Amino acid sequence: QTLPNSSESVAEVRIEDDRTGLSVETLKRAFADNLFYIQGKFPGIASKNDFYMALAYTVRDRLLRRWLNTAETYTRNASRTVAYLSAEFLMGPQLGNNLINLGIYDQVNQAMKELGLDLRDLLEEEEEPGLGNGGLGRLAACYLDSLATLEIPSLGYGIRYEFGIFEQDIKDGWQVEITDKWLSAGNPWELPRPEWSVEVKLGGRTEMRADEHGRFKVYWLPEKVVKGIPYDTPILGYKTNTANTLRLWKAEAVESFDFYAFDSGDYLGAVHQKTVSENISKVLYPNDNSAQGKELRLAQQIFFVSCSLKDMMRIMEQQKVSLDQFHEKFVIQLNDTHPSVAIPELMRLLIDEHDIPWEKAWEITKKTFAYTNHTLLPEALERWPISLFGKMLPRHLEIIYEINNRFLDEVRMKFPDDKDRLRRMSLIDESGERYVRMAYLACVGSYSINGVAALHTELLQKDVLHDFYEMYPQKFNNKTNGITPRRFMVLSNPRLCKLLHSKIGDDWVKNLYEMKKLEAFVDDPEFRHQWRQMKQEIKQDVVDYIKETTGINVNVNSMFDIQAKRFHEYKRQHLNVLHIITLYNRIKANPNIDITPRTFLFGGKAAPGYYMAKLIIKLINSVGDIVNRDPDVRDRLKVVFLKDFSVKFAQRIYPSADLSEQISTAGKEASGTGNMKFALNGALTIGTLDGANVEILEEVGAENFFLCGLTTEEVYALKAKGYKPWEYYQKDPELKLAIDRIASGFFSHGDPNLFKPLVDHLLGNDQYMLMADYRSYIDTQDRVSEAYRDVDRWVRMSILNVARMGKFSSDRSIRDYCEDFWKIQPVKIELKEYVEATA
Ligand code: NBX
Repeated sequence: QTLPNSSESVAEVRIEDDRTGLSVETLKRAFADNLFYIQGKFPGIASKNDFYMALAYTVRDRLLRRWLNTAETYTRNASRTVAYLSAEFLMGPQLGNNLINLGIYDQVNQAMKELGLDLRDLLEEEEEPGLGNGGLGRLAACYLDSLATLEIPSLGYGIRYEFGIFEQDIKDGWQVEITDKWLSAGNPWELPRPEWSVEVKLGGRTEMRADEHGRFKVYWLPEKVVKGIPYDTPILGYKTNTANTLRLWKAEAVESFDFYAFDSGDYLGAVHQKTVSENISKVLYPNDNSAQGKELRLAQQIFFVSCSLKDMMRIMEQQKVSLDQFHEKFVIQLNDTHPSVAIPELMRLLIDEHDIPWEKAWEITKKTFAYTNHTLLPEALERWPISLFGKMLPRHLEIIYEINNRFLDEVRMKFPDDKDRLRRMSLIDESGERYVRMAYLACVGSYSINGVAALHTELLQKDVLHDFYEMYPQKFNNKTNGITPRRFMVLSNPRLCKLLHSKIGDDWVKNLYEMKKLEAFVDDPEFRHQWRQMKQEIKQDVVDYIKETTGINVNVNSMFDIQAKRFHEYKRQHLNVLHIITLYNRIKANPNIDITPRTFLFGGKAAPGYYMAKLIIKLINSVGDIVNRDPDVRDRLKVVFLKDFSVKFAQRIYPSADLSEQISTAGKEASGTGNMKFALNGALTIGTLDGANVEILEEVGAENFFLCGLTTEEVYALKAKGYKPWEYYQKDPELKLAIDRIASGFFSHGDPNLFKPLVDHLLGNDQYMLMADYRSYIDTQDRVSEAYRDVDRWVRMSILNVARMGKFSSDRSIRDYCEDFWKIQPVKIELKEYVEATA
């Protein structure tokens, strides 16, 4: 397959060398070579990490050829490019995904086997880059996979955090955070590019001065300058030659600070400056769906945004594209408002550093940016106090004021004599302490504004961004989220893939709508039997894993009922707990009651400063301690908290689910993407009409989805009329008993104080309306239990869920972005032997 015959040229012989060849023999030789020359080890003394590194480098070599060919083609064609700006990229482990996308998983598996190694062990060894919190960061990673697979020229730009999302441990039922030292064993996937470093200014003041032609100009005299160094990771598409780039910036001190130390003798002062600079890319802020308003966070934002914009300008210069064409060369997608300071930064670069007049610069800027909103929660909408913002970014604040003045003129023109509207829409919130409203800045500076699911976009237009919708209706559009079937099916669920392969082939990997073909087999008893068999095997693996890691015995025949996502009150993990307690109470009242055995699995992290979320984790573990040990339960219920949920872990757990919990308060979850990952792997969903659940229900059919809870309209109406959670508690004996058991200290060794804040909250104002949704949730869960007993019916529903997930591929999302407003075409990459041959 790969060895050339003697009549071929030298160049062709070289391409089948140990760095590019894909045969088992070549892979084995390359692996041994890398172990020796890169790790400096021989097999007898090599650690598992050495073997992992040797394999990673072997795979990286094969990526490089595609990567350089891609870069060369883009450079030669000066291709229009998407720049995806995101403070988070939750990439997950790279090795397995690259093997899948290169199409060499089986060969490498064989090669390792022949060397006496187990590929699965090596895959386990990888320390994942957890450079994100949850959905938003993982979405960015899925989009990079789809962009490369669809052969779209693109660059991901972000921050190379030294510490990603913290590692979670559980001590006495409480979450404990441990720093994530993901780089300590080295990262074989990245290449530093110090020659493309850039400098970023911070602080100081501005000054008007005449330039050399006597024209007055604004000069920014910064207090501090930091250096950004790019680290590049190749992003290979699935079975294409396209390998795009993820470029992450690391902050370092600029040289001059070191020199200063020698001049003045203030050695320690200079070293201190160095630490202050390096702090910028030190740690990921671990909050999801809440803004922190910290100075360092703003520094992170301007840091990576400014580095990225200057990098784009460098690329344009290299490709000889004029800066007037910025919006034609690049479309910049803003992943929420975290990078929205890019709008005044691009204005500043064009005006102050490239002498382009305001009007022209503003035209370019408005045609460059597109903004994705990911949340309606008020506490997550970023606003920066003017004092803090002006101190760090004095020039940007001036530019924002000018954008605002011109924008408010526009509003006045369109809506004359509407003072209140001007106050509401101003980019500066002046109701108390003054703030810059970043979402509004993003709306004014972008040509497109999108939500991430149909319902979410509708609510944006009706509610959070209503004034902006009235001002610019043509900017608004929906782009329902998606997930990559490569990572969340091909890589994570080989058993299901094998079964699919035998019936419908593999076309679905690149076109998920092809899954529809499965429907033809839904009434085939033999196929249904295989389906069930497969699920059992997957569950058995997880049973073994749980036994090994927690010591808990789980019944493989019980329903795996899983809620895996960040902990947040709006996601209502505690509603799930109320169901567990209700079932437990039914058993205590009648130990011989006939109930469907269930295993409740939870995974997810709470923001370290979010007390209520951490208390919910403690509650789950406390309820588990009682339920799992009570002899009356007779193993019919098990509660397991799986600590340190991560991408790696997610891949293990999604395939095992029977039931997926998607029970946020209607109107609160922008989209959700875990809901899609579970359903694609054959779980049924119990969920509210929220986010993308609405569209999942629409696709799979109401008869294959367990719907519960209030609708968004009902939530709003109930709030408006005066919501009284206490009344639901009083009227529903099962609810009352569940709450009373928590309140009495039954799950806390008799201590009624431990969970008091939680109980008080639920009976007091119950912001997320658990009391109102309890009865509907419990009744729906009872229907779930009944359905699970009818194996044939359950398997049928499971198959139909998988068959109807076509819409939720991130390939579909990315195609929509491309066609709708990115206006970018695929660029085919030809694999040449050596890039140098074409230079
Ligand atoms: O973005 C999530 C939403 O909650 C999900 O509904 C949605 O599916 C997903 C992708 O669109 N948002 C999210 O993950 N936000 C954050 O992680 C976040 C992080 C920092 C911050 C605000 C939000 N300051």
